[in-house]
Amino acid sequence: MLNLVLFGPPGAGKGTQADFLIEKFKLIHLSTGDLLRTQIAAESELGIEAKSYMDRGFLVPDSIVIGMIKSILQENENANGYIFDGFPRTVEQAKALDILLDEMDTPVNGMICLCVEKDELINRIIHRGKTSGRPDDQDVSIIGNRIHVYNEKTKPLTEYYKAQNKYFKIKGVGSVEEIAQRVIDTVATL
Ligand code: B4P
Repeated sequence: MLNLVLFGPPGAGKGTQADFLIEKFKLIHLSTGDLLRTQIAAESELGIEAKSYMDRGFLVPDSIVIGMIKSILQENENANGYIFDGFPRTVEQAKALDILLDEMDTPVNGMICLCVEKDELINRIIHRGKTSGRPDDQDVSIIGNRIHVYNEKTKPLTEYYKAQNKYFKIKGVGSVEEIAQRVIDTVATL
């Protein structure tokens, strides 16, 4: 199994690069953002709760997100591997992921961190907001809060993976294809 954590601030290009990795390595794509938006669209109880956090640019509680990941892993035990996109976002989530994968006798192979400056992140998200319909893409103060929450709660995870020699930093600026090649070259070394 090949298990990759695709990491970076909001707007770094995680979802974009995940598409290339799925194609190349035949992995299952697990985007917690997409999973939560599916629940919101279905107006499920989980979705209604998640929306109250997401629309303001805050993280959804760990218990909700970890529960979602757990059930998908249990449904796909024979996969080639997974791309975790936007998960984990807290140290608590990273510990839970290690436990879940340990039960499947497989580790996280690497964390691929896409590195992009704040101004570029805001420009990308505002641009996407013109068509995405996402409330969290359309207001600069909410986007600012997402970046703040990333720096406070999510960025410390780099230390968690550095301590395990699983941290790989990639320049996330350039054409989508150039960045994809950098990511693929790094993954090939794992
Ligand atoms: P996500 O859906 O993960 O949103 P995101 O961080 O903005 O990443 P996304 O994948 O959408 O953006 P990407 O970088 O691909 O999360 C949304 C919310 O859900 C969170 O704020 C939180 O509330 C909640 N949530 C999700 N997971 C959670 C968890 N684990 N725990 C708690 N809460 C959770 O792309 C951005 C844009 O850049 C795209 O429009 C793309 O076209 C563009 N782009 C990509 N590469 C580019 C390039 N090289 N050049 C120019 N533009 C580029």
